[in-house]
Amino acid sequence: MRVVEPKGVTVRKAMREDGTALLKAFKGVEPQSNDLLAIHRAMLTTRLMDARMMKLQRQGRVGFVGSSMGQEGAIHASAQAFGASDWIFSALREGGVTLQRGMSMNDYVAHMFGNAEDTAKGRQMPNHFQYKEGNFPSWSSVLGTQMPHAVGAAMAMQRRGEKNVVAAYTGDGATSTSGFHSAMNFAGVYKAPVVFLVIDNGWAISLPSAKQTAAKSYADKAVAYGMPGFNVDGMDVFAVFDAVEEARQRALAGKGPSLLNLRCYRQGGHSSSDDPTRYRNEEEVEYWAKRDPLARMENYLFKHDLLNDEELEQMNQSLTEQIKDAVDHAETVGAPPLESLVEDVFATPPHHLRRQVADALRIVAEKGDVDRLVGKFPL
Ligand SMILES: Cc1ncc(C[n+]2csc(CCOP(=O)(O)OP(=O)(O)O)c2C)c(N)n1
Ligand SMILES: [Mg+2]
Repeated sequence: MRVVEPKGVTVRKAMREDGTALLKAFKGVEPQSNDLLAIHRAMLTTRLMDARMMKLQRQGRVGFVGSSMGQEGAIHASAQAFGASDWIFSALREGGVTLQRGMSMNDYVAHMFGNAEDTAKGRQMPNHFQYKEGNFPSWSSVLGTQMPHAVGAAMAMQRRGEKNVVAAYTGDGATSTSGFHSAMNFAGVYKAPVVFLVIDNGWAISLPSAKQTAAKSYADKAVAYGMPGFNVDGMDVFAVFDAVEEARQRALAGKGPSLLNLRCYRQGGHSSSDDPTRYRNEEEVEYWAKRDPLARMENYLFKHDLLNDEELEQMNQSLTEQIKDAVDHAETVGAPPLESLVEDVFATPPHHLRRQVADALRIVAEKGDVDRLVGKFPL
């Protein structure tokens, strides 16, 4: 994981490292105080939700979690800079953006449980969110596949004359996929209204991001596709918001896509199935924990009288209670009905699928249903 950037690489920054003030040199667009508070709330919600989900996973009540800890600044400051009618194509760790865009905690937790209230009807792995009302399509674990989808959506908007922008999130590891290349190339050629956001969290499971590419920085990749590319300090919500705002305005003006590389750190393991102590050292984790984006944001808000200890404590408590209520509720819901397996693909499910459902129902009636979460869970 890179701590010092290679020669010639600049990283856009706006805040001092301790979060107390903005850098004098920063001349960009500042989020208004209501945006700052919305970003903070979203960051804290994700932090608390992830912690709770990880505990549930350890208890065997949720199958899989991919935590965003350490990345909340990059994720939520960037998402806040998009408009309500923009579209968000996410990767594994941007799920908290559904809540930021208005999804209920019940729906969020229902998806983590894959229960009958999950809008994906339990057909996805947990942590693969979708929120239709927030223009947030579901993503696929097959890395990079959301990128061409994002560009396709942007090209459709362009042809319809809609004044919206698409956010295409990806991890650093997924920049090595063919989906990334195809998406960047199409977007560059057609000047599609897309903002590509690489969340460079230092790792792709056990591969450090510095070894993922021979390019000096992920932002350099933009050159080959004829678009601007910037490295941004992803712990710095001001720098992130400003960079996205600039890229979004460029897209809206018909000037085409941009690539932003948001530098942050994956404080946890790759997922609930991973043990990062096998491939990275504690000093590195401590180094980045000291630069935690949430602490930095809170320092700024405190210093500028936008938040105080008491309000923060109240927020903590209220969010924790809301999460608890959503979990308590999710546990009463139960699994989606077996019949739902064949819904949503055909207007009328063909006879062979109906027969399979009938067989499954008969087997369950005769032998009982399988226990939840028995056996090994993949990645
Ligand atoms: C096409 C493809 N190749 C490999 C994998 C296995 N895999 C799952 S996550 C992951 C690393 C992803 O790293 P990155 O893109 O940096 O995202 P992060 O997990 O750090 O958020 C890999 C290699 C996969 N899911 N899909
Ligand atoms: Mg990564």
